[in-house]
Amino acid sequence: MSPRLLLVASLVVAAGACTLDVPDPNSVADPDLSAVADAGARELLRDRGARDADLPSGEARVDAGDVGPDAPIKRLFEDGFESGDVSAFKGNNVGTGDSLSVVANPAFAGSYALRCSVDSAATGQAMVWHDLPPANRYYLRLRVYLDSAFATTSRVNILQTLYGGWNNIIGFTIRPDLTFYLWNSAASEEYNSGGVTLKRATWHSIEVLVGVSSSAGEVAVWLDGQQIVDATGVNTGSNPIERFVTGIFWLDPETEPNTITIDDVAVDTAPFH
Ligand SMILES: [Ca+2]
Repeated sequence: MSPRLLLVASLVVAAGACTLDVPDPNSVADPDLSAVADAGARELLRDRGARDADLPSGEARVDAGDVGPDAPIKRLFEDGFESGDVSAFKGNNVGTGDSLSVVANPAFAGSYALRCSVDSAATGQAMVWHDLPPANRYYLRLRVYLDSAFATTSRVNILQTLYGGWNNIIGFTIRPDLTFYLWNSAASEEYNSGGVTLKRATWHSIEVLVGVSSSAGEVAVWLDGQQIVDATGVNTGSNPIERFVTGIFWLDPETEPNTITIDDVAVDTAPFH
């Protein structure tokens, strides 16, 4: 986006006449831009939401290089830890003796990924989190690498969507046999991988769709591009998705040492697969 167009977008928002309606191909509640603290996220929403026809005559909404079939897709949020830190996220939580560290090996893409390790002390967690424009439907994607020694006797959470701070909506949980399930907190039910397992010492792509509705909720998972979970018409509550967490957290028991590495974390209103 050119500096001139940034100015136009800023003036529209400042005037309170929010005509920057985010297009919503999936009937998602439009995000409230005023609630988006991150300036970069606001800009991406404006990029996606405004149409050339909405702008004054002679104004182009995007630079010429940003349009056309070969243009790169701008995601609402994405980070591959190439900054060498976790500054792209709003926050992180690390338990005593646990750690988050940006590492070169393994990395799914680029030079770095985020290693999340928990030790045998209680309160095990090593995770990053970020706030999203409140919306009823998001796709979340991450690359995950379970260490060769990864093991649990009960469960390990690696992804969660939340509202109102730390209230769960849908989370991704790994079982001892490396099958996995999505836990729906509103309905207290799971949607599992049906015997499909993750593999240790292998990069996986995990994409999760969460659609919030008390009667037409959706929960889907694509593992390495193949759809594994497809739940529709379920009750996922009525609270929009406002935050997500990824890493290792909410373990049971909290005293099992484990390490995973994550990379290419992304969230969008459009699918990745
Ligand atoms: Ca990376």
